[in-house]
Amino acid sequence: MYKAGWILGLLLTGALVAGAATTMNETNSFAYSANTGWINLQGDITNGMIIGEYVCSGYMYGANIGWINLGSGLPTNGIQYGNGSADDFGVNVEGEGLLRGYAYGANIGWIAFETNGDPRVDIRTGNLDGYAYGANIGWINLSNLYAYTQTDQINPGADTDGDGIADAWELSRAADLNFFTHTSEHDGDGYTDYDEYLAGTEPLDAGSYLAIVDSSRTDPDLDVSWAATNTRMYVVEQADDVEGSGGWTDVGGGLIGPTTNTEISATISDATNETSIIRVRAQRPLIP
Ligand SMILES: [Ca+2]
Ligand SMILES: [Ca+2]
Ligand SMILES: [Ca+2]
Repeated sequence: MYKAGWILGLLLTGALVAGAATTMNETNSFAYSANTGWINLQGDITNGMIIGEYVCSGYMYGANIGWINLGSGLPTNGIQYGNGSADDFGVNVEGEGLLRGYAYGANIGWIAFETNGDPRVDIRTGNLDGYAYGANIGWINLSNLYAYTQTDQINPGADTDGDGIADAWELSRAADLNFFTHTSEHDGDGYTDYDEYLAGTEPLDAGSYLAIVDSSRTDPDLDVSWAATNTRMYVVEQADDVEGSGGWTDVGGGLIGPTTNTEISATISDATNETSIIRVRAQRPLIP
């Protein structure tokens, strides 16, 4: 059983990005299935699970069930797996870290990542939670009383045209990779497409951009509100001038979010910098 799984693993791994190692944490990498025992999400490290911003890839491994393929990392449309055919399957990463789609083990068949089990990754901590389900093996628990699984990084995905923007993000909003560039600005809201990519806002919607919508100070508190998205965290930063020539520093609120609300209102204790310039910076989740 082990051998058959391993051969499949080697064959399919040939389609993966060469040398892509698992993103999973060395210690917190064991899921549990009551029927088949522990399942190692790190695999053998070289072929272990990779969690990306759009898709998962790599393999999970169970001593009793062999390798479980999470997808090639190369979805047919360049964005996410269609899961409508055997050559375009895998587990997608959606919204605030929902894991949805199908994995496959040669010895155990399809494993569903769907809404009932609600498997997901917390994009702030990297911790996985929820369940995947296989008709032949039952539930796979991604965290339990004794162990949990965690990713150290979230892989931004391929950038084949080298413009600093992940191809999946480009192709989900344009017909090809030429439309967006590192300096282009399509919707005229004053933020380049690259900046909107980093901020998690929409580059073809002039009403979507990262901006402070309200702020006030009642010493020692600073109240700040800004437009938010569920795929980003935020840091409220201060500087002595608008160019930030002396550098930007955290006002003191730390990492804020993510939230499913469209706006964040934060109250930050700040007694010392009454004349400083304030900005909100978007932080992408666990990007290496
Ligand atoms: Ca690109
Ligand atoms: Ca723009
Ligand atoms: Ca925009």
